[in-house]
Amino acid sequence: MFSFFRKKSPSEAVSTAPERSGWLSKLQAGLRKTGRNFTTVFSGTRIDDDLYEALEEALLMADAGVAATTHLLDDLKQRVKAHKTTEPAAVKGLLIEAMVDLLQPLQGSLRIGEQQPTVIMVAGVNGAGKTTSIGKLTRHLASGGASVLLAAADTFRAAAREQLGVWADRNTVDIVSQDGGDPASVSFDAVTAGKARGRDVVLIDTAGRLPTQAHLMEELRKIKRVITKADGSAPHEVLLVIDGNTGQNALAQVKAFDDAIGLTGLIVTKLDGTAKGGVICAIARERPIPIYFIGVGEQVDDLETFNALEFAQALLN
Ligand SMILES: Nc1nc2c(ncn2[C@@H]2O[C@H](COP(=O)(O)OP(=O)(O)OP(=O)(O)O)[C@@H](O)[C@H]2O)c(=O)[nH]1
Ligand SMILES: [Mg+2]
Repeated sequence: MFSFFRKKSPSEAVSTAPERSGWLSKLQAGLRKTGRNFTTVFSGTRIDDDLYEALEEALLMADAGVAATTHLLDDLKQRVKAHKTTEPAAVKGLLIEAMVDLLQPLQGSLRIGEQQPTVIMVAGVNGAGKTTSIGKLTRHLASGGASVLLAAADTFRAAAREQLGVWADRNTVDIVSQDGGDPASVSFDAVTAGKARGRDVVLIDTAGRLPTQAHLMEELRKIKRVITKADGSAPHEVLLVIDGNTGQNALAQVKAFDDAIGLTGLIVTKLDGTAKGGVICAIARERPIPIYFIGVGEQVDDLETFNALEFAQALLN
């Protein structure tokens, strides 16, 4: 079975360490504003109602939502009691622990290699970062030794096909597209071609759409059905790409797309920007679908696996 870094030798794995810290610093820079709010909360001298109120406000401001905020506060109070903590600064460490426990179930990884091809369908609202994430993912998969075929099932705009084509060239992989074709038939062709050519992975890019656009959500369901016609076990992964900047709306997107097409994983993009980050806690509490990757930039290497501890530290420090 392929995993992300399967073909790397131990020495190569060591050499990726600086890359990983580079990625963390981008994540930290993106989440810095949120981190400053938390630093203020813990700068007082006493653990009292004021501290918990300020913390509640900071969590809500960070887009954690009411359910996750309530959960984290309750959990934190128990930890403070159990540890007999009296220093506000130490409470922060306990909050990190509580957040890690909340986020841990979201750590999951894409499973490649159990089926050939592994068919991955990618959906999301307009501009969330689907095509860019597919480009980055192609690079990661290819560098792990997997052969990839791309499907340009965003037939809505000619430019979308070209954009995916640029990523295909950059990664020297094949792309299946049609002039003015319909997205379901492009997907069918791509899965069929992936089988015939013995590819490890078929990645299907779809057009952006809002969950409120009923006909477009129906189109997405149709794409999924037609993929299953081409391969009875496919799609093996149904990914939603969400823009980390969209705050609480990201949770609404997760729920709506999951209800429509049954998601297996998430990619959260643009965490290098002005994202507040807390919505990931809301997702963990209200619709815990694993986050396979996070995007921290526009370059091909700006995609990383999600780690609960790293994320909680980046958010709160
Ligand atoms: N800073 C930053 N920008 C990103 C990231 N991911 C994507 N982008 C940018 O976001 C913009 C939209 O990305 P696309 O990949 O075209 O988004 P899409 O979801 O395919 O868009 P549509 O197909 O039009 O719905 C582009 O300018 C990307 O470079 C990220 O992780 N960080
Ligand atoms: Mg796109």
